Amino acid sequence: LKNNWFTETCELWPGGTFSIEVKEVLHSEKSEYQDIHVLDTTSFGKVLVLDGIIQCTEKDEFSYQEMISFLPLCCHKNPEKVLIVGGGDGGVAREVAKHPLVKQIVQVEIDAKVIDVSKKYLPFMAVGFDSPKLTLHVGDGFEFMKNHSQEFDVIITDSSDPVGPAVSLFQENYFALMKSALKPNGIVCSQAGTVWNDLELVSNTLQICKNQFPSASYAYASVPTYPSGQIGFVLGSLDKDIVFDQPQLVFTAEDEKAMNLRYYSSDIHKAAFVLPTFVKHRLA
Ligand code: AAT
Repeated sequence: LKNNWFTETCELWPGGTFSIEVKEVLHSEKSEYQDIHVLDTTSFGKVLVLDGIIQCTEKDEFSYQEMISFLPLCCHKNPEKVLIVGGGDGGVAREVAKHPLVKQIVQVEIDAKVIDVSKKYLPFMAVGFDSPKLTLHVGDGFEFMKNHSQEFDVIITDSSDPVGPAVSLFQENYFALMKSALKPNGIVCSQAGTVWNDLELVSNTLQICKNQFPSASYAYASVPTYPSGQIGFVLGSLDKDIVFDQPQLVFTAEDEKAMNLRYYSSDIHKAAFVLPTFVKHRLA
């Protein structure tokens, strides 16, 4: 923190970065897995920072949480049982619980301290933990996956970037484990970096997903407080005939309002898979 400005520097995005003006540092601790900070900021509300990397801000978290949840859920005909890996702030659980066909949510987050801190300072996201559909486990998503087979319709990996405890969640053996944890026609969706900073990572993660799943695709969303203002998702499906950009469940304007959707819509779903030319060529 320099003169009340927090700057997010990381080897993953060398040479340029984002800064945010801080009113107050609300919380600061070192957990078993990472440094945890909660900031109150002048323009982005409350902000969760792990190992110096912004995980979400009050102002724009809905974009990421809605997209990583509703893209895979709405690609699936009947997403009754959903697994969330990571997501310690509760925001993804909040979104998944809104889907009318979801009956059961299981979540595995590695760091109990992230959950505690979110409940205390970030109740607008941690409200997701109150869902009666949710069973929450504290543990490593990779290890958890080894002990589950043919159990889930959708697996959402809301993980931190591939430095620190989330490295294993970007590897091919993790995608193989997810594949065996899915029911027939199951779908996975993983946080997979940005096209501006990490096209190599996006390309590698998509390739890994393609190696394991008969169908795979990349979609992206605008999130101003993530590096380069954008973030993407790799989706994989066991259904070889899936058309990712055609939602199975289409929401009306009334549905969007009733579900308090602020970014995701059925039109945004279709548009999210339309990639800029340089990305389309790189991922071809
Ligand atoms: N909801 C948006 C914020 C995140 S949270 C990422 C979460 O993944 C963190 O709570 C972290 O503790 C958890 N995590 C990391 N590794 C593991 C693991 N191996 N098993 C289970 N949970 C894990 C994502 C922000 C993306 C940032 C983009 N720059």
